[in-house]
Amino acid sequence: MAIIFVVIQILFCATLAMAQEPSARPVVNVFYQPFSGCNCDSRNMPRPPYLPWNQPSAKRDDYTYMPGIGGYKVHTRAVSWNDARMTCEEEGGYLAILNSIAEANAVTELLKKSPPITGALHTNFASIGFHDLYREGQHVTIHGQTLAKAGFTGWGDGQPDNLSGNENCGALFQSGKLNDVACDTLLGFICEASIC
Ligand SMILES: [Ca+2]
Ligand SMILES: [Ca+2]
Repeated sequence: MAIIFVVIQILFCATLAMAQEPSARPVVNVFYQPFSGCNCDSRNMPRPPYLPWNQPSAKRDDYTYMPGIGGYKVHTRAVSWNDARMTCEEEGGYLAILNSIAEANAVTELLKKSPPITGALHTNFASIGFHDLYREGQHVTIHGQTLAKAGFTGWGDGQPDNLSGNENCGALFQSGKLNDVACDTLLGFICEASIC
């Protein structure tokens, strides 16, 4: 009986010790990024504090900034949609989200003026930040809003067509209209940087 009591005590103490280890902290802390300073997106809208969006950063020489609209960079080396998304994140921005007709027009003009896109299967459109990867036909931005809520739903003629049942990522035609494309299609892409 005494042995059983000692074993129970040891197990109890070991459990307490493990609970105090850093590794026992909730995993969710890994994903939480507190914000400081400027806390808005390109339309000065408050951000939910639980989303790991990137902070607005200092202006970059390689981005074009348009007052009241945003800062953008057209990448002319073609990559897949997900590689484009990660590249934008790595440089402190995000794959562009169009929140108005004015923004769509401004980004389209930038796309038209950009140097030729290299290695792209198509050069008349570039990847931007929306998809219907969660549910076919339900297109949302990479920040989770429907296109209607985000503020721009100007699809190209006959789009979205989900061609071959395989077009789940978003792109912008040089005409200023939206297209759905296969996510592994190599395309140029447009990053956006938050400004306040
Ligand atoms: Ca689709
Ligand atoms: Ca399409």
